[in-house]
Amino acid sequence: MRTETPKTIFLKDYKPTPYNIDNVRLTFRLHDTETLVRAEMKLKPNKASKAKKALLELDGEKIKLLSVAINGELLAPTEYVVSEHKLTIKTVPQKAFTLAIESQCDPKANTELSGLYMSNGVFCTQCEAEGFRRITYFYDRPDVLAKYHVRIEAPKAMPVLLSNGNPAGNGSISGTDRHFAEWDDPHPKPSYLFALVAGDLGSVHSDIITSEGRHVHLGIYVEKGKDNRCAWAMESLKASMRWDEKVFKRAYDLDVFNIVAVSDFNMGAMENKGLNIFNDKYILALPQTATDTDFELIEAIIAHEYFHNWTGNRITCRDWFQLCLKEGLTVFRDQEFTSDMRSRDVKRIDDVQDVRARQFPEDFGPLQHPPRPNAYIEINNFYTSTVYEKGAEVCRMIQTLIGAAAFAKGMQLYFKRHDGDAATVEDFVKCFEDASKKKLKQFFRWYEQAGTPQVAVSGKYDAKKKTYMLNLTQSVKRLKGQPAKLPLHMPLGLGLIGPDGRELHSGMIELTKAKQSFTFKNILAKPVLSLNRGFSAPIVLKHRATERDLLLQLAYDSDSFNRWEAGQELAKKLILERYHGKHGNQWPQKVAEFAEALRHPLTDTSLDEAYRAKLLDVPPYEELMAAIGKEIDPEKLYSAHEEFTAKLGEGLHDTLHEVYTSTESHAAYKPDAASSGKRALHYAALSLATRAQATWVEEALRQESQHATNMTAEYSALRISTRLRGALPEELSKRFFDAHNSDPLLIDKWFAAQALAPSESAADRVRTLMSHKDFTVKTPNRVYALLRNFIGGNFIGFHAPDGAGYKLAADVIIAIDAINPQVASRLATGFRTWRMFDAGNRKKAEAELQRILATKPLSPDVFEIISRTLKA
Ligand code: 0A1
Ligand code: ZN
Repeated sequence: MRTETPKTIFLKDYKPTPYNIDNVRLTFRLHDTETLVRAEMKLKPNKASKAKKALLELDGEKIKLLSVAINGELLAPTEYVVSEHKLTIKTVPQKAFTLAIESQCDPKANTELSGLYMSNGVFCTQCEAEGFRRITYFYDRPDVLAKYHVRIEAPKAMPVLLSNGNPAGNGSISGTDRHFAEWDDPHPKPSYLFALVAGDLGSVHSDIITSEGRHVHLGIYVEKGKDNRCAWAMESLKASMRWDEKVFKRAYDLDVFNIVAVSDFNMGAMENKGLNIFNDKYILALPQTATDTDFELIEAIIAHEYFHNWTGNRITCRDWFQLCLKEGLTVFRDQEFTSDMRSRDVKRIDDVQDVRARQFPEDFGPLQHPPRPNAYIEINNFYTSTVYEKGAEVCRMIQTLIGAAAFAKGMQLYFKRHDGDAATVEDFVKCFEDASKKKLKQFFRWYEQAGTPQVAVSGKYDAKKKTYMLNLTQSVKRLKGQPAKLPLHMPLGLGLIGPDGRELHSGMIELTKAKQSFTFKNILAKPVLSLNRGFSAPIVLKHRATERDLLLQLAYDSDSFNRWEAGQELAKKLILERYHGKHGNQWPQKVAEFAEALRHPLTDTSLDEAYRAKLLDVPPYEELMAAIGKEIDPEKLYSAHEEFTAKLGEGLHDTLHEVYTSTESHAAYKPDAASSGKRALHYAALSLATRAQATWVEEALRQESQHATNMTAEYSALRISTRLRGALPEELSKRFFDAHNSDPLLIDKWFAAQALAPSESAADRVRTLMSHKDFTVKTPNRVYALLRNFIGGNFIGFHAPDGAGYKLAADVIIAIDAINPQVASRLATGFRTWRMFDAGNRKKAEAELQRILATKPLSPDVFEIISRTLKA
């Protein structure tokens, strides 16, 4: 907790450690409140370090030091200093030596869920980024790679004892009711990848033989009684292993691969070597308990963690500034996996929607940072959408610029050159320069420069010369005090569409200058421009396309992304006209025309159903806010959005009913792309018809809820019903709770549905729900279900002009900060757009932000987020 202003760490200050730790033997005597840890380490002076006869300074936090010995000799207390965050040993041998440290920690009191903690009676660990220092004194940083041997001693009532690597023996401890297990990991790794689990867990097992002929035992461990919910996770794991062998030529490298699911976890999951630990919501799934979205997320997150085995574990990061080296690349890899397993077109739209909803607001506002930041206070605050998703977009742009073949070659070079290294982003990009012989110097700015580029577009057709000239101007908005931004190198997919819908030209251009023109010859008719196809660069296009042009694209664009995008652009235009009061009498007619234009693709059975469902998406608030920019009136924006959606639903009414009934299915539930796509369309139609208050929806929702045979149906009915007036929402909510109140993941869904139901008085409802007997601030999933959904997903509730949403958020952030700063800090990012609102809202938000900042003590996590949010 903060006693003074927290320290900032800078990339430019990177220095190797004066000593290396090559080998570690860890012994754990597990006890709820007093766990003993013995660490025996082999150290030697680090040749890469310039420091001579340096002190040995190890990280350590919230642990009690019991003893220190060098080469078997106990040190006297005068020979070392223990402070809140460090153990300093004044003199150590200047050649290889052993260091043995005994310490004690209290897993039961660990509410931050970092280090060794207990979740539902199970001992588990979370060491990324800096949790290992809460287990023992160590160089807790990613560039110190050691081989680990682990011995776990625990009561026999905890039969499952797991750690990284391969099993290396087990047995009883004579004369006690305790037993032990040993694990040996042959691959050197940084401390953040260490993991341990001990408990009484259920499990499922399987095997796989890798492409290199290794026989691997696969295990998934879950809370007892939940082992019947692991089949999908196991199937997804095997699919991931096969895919990585086929696409990236990467095979698994240990004899066992274990996954453990726990119910208390700050994030989604963690890629510890050979022992992935998951938030159980991303493992457990049965058709009756998990939605289609859950199934898809489970598949993707299992893949993501598994893919880290090469991108993150075998090749790790030199320091935490390089986080996007493993995260951006691994997200890119999991996106490719999902694209191959499901629909590539739909996955691209999903990913772009995610970038726009989460990354763009980060990049436009006070929490802006480049994918590779150059300073931080608390590294846990940098597991952001910029590092992950923009990091992945940057990898994708490299692939687009140098081509798929050179990209594949560059990846193989990266694996070959850097296996076993703690690498940098420079190392990574160099592999693609070498593989493609293309300079990526200017391109590298994407890693170092924050902000979303805007590209202004104008085009001119010369009917005589049959040429089309495209003029582009790129710029990045500067925040207060920032130096001028430099032009970026970006690939832009491009098409020119003729008036009859036929393609006159297609290809890719590379924009490198601040202002640049491109001329296309032999263009036989005045074209409609389709630019940034496939969202080839993560930018905002400023292009005044006419409604007619957008309608033509919606009907004919051969790029599925831009076809969908044209619909979104039109919808955005119409909502903004309404918001700005520029709609005039023609507005209902214009929405009706838009609905008419959607009717054709919506019923075109040659398009896949998941894609057709996407066409019904109404642009989210984040995008509308970005387009408005400042002085946003939340009530006006909310009603413009509502009115547009209702009108669109009215315009499409018959089609929605037809689509809804034609996508009904009585077949047994399957989670595959085609079946879930059909359900996506089914519920998208029902949802839009509900927004238009169609007469048939009430009965349809009741039937869906009463006769549901899967969670997708049940949860969709619950969520959609919150848009109706009358008694139905309450009826469905009660039915859902009564049916599922013994299942924590489904109680989360029940809280989420209420947190997301839009209303100006939603803050009151959420506050009342915080006193519900099933609400607890100790379980991150429960907090996220109720509060992150409210803050990030209930626009009018959170931004209610009376300030009740802001006050509730601040109260909760302050209360949770004392228990779990990472969770509090994640909630605090919800304020990042506060300056975009009108004076009334701004004043209320600022007062709450000041109140948080004045709280003592305050964690560095929340301090960093709130102080940055107030500053820019
Ligand atoms: N590396 C994990 C995410 C992760 C990060 C931090 C954590 O605790 C602070 C936990 C997990 C991933 O990318 O999946
Ligand atoms: Zn990751």
